[in-house]
Amino acid sequence: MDSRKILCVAGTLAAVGGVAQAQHPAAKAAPATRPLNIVYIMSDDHAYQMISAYDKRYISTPNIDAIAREGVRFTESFVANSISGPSRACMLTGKHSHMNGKINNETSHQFDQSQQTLPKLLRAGGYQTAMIGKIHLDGIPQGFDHWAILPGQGDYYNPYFIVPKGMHLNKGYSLPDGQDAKETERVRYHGYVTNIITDMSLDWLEQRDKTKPFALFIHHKAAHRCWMADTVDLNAYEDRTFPTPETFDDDYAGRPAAAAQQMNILKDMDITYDLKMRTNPKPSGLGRYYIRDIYGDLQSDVKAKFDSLYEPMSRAFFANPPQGRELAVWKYNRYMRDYAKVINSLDRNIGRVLQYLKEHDLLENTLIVYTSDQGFYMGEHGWFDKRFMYEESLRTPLVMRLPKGYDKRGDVTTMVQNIDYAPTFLDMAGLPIPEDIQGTSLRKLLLKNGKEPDLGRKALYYHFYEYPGEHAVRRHYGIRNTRYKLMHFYGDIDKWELYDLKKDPNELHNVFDDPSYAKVRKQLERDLEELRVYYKAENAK
Ligand code: SGN
Ligand code: CA
Repeated sequence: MDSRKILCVAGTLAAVGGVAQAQHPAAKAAPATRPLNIVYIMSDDHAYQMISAYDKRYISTPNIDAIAREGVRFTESFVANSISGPSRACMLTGKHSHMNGKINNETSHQFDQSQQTLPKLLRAGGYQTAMIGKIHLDGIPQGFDHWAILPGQGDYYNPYFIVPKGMHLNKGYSLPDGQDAKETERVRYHGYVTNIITDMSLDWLEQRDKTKPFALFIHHKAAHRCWMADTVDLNAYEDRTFPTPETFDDDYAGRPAAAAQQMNILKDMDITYDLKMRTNPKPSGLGRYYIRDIYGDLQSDVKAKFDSLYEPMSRAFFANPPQGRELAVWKYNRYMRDYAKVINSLDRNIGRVLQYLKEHDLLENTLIVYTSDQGFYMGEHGWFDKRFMYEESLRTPLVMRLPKGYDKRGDVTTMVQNIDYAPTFLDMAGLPIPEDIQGTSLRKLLLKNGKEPDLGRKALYYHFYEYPGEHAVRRHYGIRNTRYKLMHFYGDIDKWELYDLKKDPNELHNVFDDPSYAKVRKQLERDLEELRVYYKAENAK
């Protein structure tokens, strides 16, 4: 064990406060590019494994890759709480869940829309702001000149949007400065959700007040469960067999919380709802929901296309259903194919936004960000879904195309977290960063190539709260530094886990009780407590 590394962690943890506070609120003026526009594109559940800029094993995502190639790719990008509403709240506030109040997706923990948020700060700083798509927070969005949001998860086909009353379809609409909508209405759009969100976003860009800088938040529903492809992508990947990941057959030894989850592809992925096998003689509740409300609600031409692909497959499946591991691998491949199709559409639509910005000479003074609300399991540990502090769901993709004046290219390898986005955007916009924001501005990482400046933060804090809940992932919190991860599952399972990420990147060997890690463990326990004090999370549970 490397005790110097650990000492170094403790030292820098203490320094976190100083550095972060020194940055607030005296943000230095942005180096160039004023006014700066921001296009923030966030998808849902998009695993970095399914972006070719991060992982070439599975699919190709040329447009997301172009953002990374022409700009930067964050290789160590993490979330603070790996689930939708909370993750979005972290992004909007720059604060951990216990501070912004949105600790889980349940409406019993409402997001207080009246609190300080990034769009409000940008708007007060002279920005025009818009939000289109999935926000997954309770109440009416505040701080946006224009918004159109999906109710809850939204639908893939012919989705409803909640809009300020009187907004005209795809016509663009702006509320008077400083006012938020009092009344809303639900409007149904015709078509496929990723295309519609992009159409609405481009329409807004067209009609915006071109005398002001803008911040546009494009929030896709894709690639959330149950992975319904656009009809043009329906037959893609059908001839592909995807290799199962190394940990596909994990037995969860030494990890009772991992063993207790309900997000296993073999056991928990629904053959009809998730995988669209509709001729099921005994559909589950979810399966019946798919048949009646999702498939059942498709237009006849879309239905016909779905039928031509899935119907013969479904009949063959139920005529001779595979069993055991064969079934797991079959389900995994269906899952991978449908998920990959949804990403095709997502990447293509990101290309449309890039093209628009290029054609309108906006690339030079626009920061373009692509990320997801969290990572996702593509069969690792046998799973789908997220929630855990294990790597695949703690990480989230993050690539940025930088405006003029920011010369960094290639990989940024400093650990960053989604609470850093708000201070980064404010800093780059030349606006002050309020004292109470907990994230750190990443601006100085983006200025030039060469050694990355030290952000003064050597470890990240994580906390997941949604239990009891779907997929049965227990509540847990923890700390991750560049080498180790310590986490504590609590509630009906009370278990500590410690991983040496260098020796065990797949997190299969919990070394919490291994005497050779006693010193590491002690130090991490201390660091975690310090971090919880620093983030005012001592009582968070
Ligand atoms: C839905 C999904 C879950 C998923 C949550 C949260 N079930 O409830 O599988 O974990 O959303 O996802 S479903 O039967 O409705 O598809 S999140 O990304 O919004 O946090
Ligand atoms: Ca999500």
